[in-house]
Amino acid sequence: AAKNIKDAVESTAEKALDKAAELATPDIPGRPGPHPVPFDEPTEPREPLPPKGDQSAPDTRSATGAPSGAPEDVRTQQGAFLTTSQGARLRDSDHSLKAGPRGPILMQDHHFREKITHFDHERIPERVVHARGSGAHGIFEGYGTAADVTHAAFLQEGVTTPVFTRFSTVLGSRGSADTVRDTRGFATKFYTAEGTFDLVANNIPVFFIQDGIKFPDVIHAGKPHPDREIPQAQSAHDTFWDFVSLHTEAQHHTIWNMSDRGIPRSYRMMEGFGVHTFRMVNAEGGTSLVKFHWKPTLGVHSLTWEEAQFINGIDPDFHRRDLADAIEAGAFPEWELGIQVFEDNPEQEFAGIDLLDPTKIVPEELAPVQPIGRLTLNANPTNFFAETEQVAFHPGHLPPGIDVTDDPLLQARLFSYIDTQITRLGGPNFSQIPVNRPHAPVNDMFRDGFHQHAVHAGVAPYKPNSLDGGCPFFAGADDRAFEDTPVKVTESTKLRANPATFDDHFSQVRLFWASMSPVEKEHIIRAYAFELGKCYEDAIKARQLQHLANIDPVLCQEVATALGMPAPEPTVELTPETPSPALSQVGGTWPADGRMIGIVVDPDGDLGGVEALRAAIFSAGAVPLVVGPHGGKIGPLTVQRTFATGRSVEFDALLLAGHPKPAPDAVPSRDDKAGAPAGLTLDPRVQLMLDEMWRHAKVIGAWGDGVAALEAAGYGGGLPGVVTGDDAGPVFAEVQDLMASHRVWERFPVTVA
Ligand code: HDE
Repeated sequence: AAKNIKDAVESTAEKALDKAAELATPDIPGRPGPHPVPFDEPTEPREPLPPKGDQSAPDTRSATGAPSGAPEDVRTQQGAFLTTSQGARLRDSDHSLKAGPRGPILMQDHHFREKITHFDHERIPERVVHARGSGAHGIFEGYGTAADVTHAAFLQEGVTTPVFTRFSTVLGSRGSADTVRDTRGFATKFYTAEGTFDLVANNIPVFFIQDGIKFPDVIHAGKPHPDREIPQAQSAHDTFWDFVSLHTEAQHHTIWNMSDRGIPRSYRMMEGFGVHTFRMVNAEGGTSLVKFHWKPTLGVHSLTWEEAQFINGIDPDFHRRDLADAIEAGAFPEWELGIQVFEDNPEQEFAGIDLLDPTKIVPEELAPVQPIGRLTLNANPTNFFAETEQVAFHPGHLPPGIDVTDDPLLQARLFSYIDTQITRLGGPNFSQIPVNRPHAPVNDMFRDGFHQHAVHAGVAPYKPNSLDGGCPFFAGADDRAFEDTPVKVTESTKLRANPATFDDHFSQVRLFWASMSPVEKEHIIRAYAFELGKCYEDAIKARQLQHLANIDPVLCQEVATALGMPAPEPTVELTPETPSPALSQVGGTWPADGRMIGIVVDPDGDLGGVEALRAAIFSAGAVPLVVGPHGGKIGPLTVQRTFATGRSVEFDALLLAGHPKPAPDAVPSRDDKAGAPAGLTLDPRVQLMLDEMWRHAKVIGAWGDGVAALEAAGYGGGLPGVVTGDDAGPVFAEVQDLMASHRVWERFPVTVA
């Protein structure tokens, strides 16, 4: 038997060599040609597929100002021949060099070693926080309305600045799911003509801690347990609640996380907040204190907790996909940048609120947000790793006209970002990575180091020098230099302590609770009940219940009941707080563009009506998705989701198509239809979609005889958010109106007032 195998192997090898010799290219005589390829791969080099429309990223420039090359140039699949990293053309990259067909791999196989070595080092450390993210390029246009408070050039009227924005979750690893309950990062790099400005913001306006020295504590508590490394990307576990219940300044951020703000519907529908108070300086040198706000054009919307949990399994890339798809479809996400402006008084205080305390907001009703510019994200990254993964933000990247304050959290951040990036990006030269390159000319005297790409000319990288003609010079007062604002530092004693004004940890938690609508309060109760219900230690739950008692007795009682524990009495006086209506997501209306509308169709459905409906949905800026019993085509329609691949959580509204009106003498159709005629049952998966849409308070509807099918499913016209009619057109018009309020709020069960 062994001999037979040996013969077979030898004869196969011989055949392969014969074949290789037969294919040998005439220009290099005697060398074997490529192995015959059994698959249908192109045999002649040809141009790769062109990039998708509107996907080119804005050009970035090197530190020396030279163009880094358009994205085409960096697409290595561009050229005809595969090469080594040194540019030698390769004949084979599928077989290692061996001592005979069954022999060991030879040490001399340089290409094998370079290929595997490079692969072995493809991963870099993920961000210690905000590891899971997704980004886009865009443009920012200043309105000029901030001219009185800042001389920053990019905020002047009509000035446009290229930007890169990265959204993220905080706790999860790079591969974790998008729709977890967590704070979201919202970091924007403005490549201004006066140097890069990074607005490294979150979607929650307050933070867990008042002093950055505690950042490792709160993050260690929120990350998975160190022994078993579970749970991933969750705050619903003992260590998180242990920390926040022992650390009352975290209660304000925590209630935001437990509210619907912790589970955004889309990155496109999130507010952003600079959290800290910054300082702005105008042309006369006058200073103001400001807080930054991003306001999304599409409004602030959230998922329901059940939707979020389903999506984590069904489409863990939900937010990433949503952002990229919207941009590719031309539904460019937009935000207005706004500022709240405060007098720069010695106390750094406004209406009794300490502006240096990052656990406090200033209600918009007291200090309106003034719009100062518009952000439009209009291009997806060309390469995720190169751009989204390698982008490095820093709250200290500031242009002239914007400065920091002494907020102790901000001060700590000023140290942390560059420090972590030196490890993550492998050395101090990461500002030369294309996505991080400033668009303003760079002329620093930083030299050498890992991954140095610049070839610096000159002999005198020091100041003062005469050998390089004294260059570069310092910018004078008229040369738009960045100047640190000469703020008076309080005369005080060195100590490890907070100001007494930082001691109030509850009044704004009560303010937030008081600002919520009954539905939102209900969601908050359920979120606490879920999260604390996942904790094992009764002592932790009891401690957190005591804090809830100090926020609101109903909140405390409801959560205590859900936990099966006694509700404690408050230990402080519950002073009533004035609500801030701006904090609630319920009650307004917003454009419905970019929303997803599922249309359930079966093979003999009203295809003409569906086509007209699709056109109407597109022209409203929304996205129709045809849902059918099988893939492929239904008549002229391409099925985008089947009953097996589609799930309700993808849709903001779901419509059942009717059937063409039957001829008077027509025989009844079969009973396995999706939008089945009167009296016939729906496919159970369509029934499930409808039930979920109902539970999640989203619009459902039908036209023609689809109405009877909808009624048979339990959803007759007349119920809130159920739209029915004879024809698709009027049904859609009503659906559009309802979607403007985001959800059919009255469908949610509410037990609290
Ligand atoms: Fe961050 N934060 N942070 N943070 N942060 C990082 O920097 C840190 C804080 C925020 O998409 C890290 O490059 C400290 C507040 C965003 O690349 C790190 C403290 C706010 C991102 C870091 C805070 C943020 C980060 C990890 C307490 C909202 C993602 C990777 C003093 C205003 C940026 C990195 C991106 C990332 C430190 C608190 C926003 C470790 C020490 C408050 C959006 O340097």
